[in-house]
Amino acid sequence: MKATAKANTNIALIKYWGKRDEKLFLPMNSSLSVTLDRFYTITTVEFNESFEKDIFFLDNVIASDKEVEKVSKFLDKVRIAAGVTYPALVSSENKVPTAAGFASSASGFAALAAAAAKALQLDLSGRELSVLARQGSGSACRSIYGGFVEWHKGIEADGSDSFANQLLDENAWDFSILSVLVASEQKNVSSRDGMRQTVLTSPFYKGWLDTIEGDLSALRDAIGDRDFDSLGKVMESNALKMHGTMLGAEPPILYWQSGTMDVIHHIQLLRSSGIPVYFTIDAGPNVKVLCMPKHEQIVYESLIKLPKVKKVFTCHPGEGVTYL
Ligand code: 2P0
Repeated sequence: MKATAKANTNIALIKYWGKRDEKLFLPMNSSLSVTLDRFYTITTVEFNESFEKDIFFLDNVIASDKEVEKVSKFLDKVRIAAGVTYPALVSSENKVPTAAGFASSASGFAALAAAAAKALQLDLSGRELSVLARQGSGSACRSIYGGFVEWHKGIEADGSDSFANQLLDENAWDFSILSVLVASEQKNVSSRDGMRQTVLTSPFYKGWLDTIEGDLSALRDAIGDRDFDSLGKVMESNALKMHGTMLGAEPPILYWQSGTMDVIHHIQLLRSSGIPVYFTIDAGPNVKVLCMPKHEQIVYESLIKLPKVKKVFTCHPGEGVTYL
């Protein structure tokens, strides 16, 4: 009863910000992302009734009690679905460096869900696997698939209709995603706490929810038409709106640093010089920049020269979960 799965991380173009159910990881709004090709987690799960308890190795080192508890809690869902109680040995190799400005929870829980379900021969559909991965970390449900992926928020209380599906595969439309690192320290408000604080206290949160369906529809059209400028405009405005909701929270949440503003201004400058290039920002100070592959080099070279930019990592759309 052993299986190994690999999952890539993803970047949201329409953001997930806020939960309607914290236990089941049910979002307040639907979201849309691109799975990336370069940063991933590979996880092996082995269930065995002779094991005494769950053991979790992260990059060949025994994980902390807190991390083991998170993994065990998640595996309990898989064990219940399979009708077994066997402990597991979990070994994860995480190739999503914090230093690259991406969170590893999406690839981490997508790989764990896939490997655990396969090890127990659950034979889940893509939709069922995404529902399972979602219960480890919301954004993980999108990493099940490659390319462009939409996570439908769903309306059921049990979360059975809150799942992701693929809109377009990773080979259908290539562009470049540059992760621009301006800070590598741990942020002081986790996204989990940040979203809770925003939902509970921000007067702008309702406005955020009111514009999501329009943004999703515009982005789906842009994807269907392979219209990069329309995609960029919706993506950028959606990210700025998300940060706007946080600024209205009590106490306010401001993830940006001065380097964040420098990159934003630089992107605006590049755009005014005729290069189609757009940005998005997650719950942190680093900036993700999208451009067409033919402009990748010039955009990279100009960003890396900015004094507050520490590193720039370039990715492209990537595949969904695979089994090794
Ligand atoms: C996203 N983020 O759509 C948004 C945009 C951050 C900003 O998903 O609490 O690690 O585990 O469900 O998925 C980060 O939050 O949060 C996130 P949990 P998750 O990518």
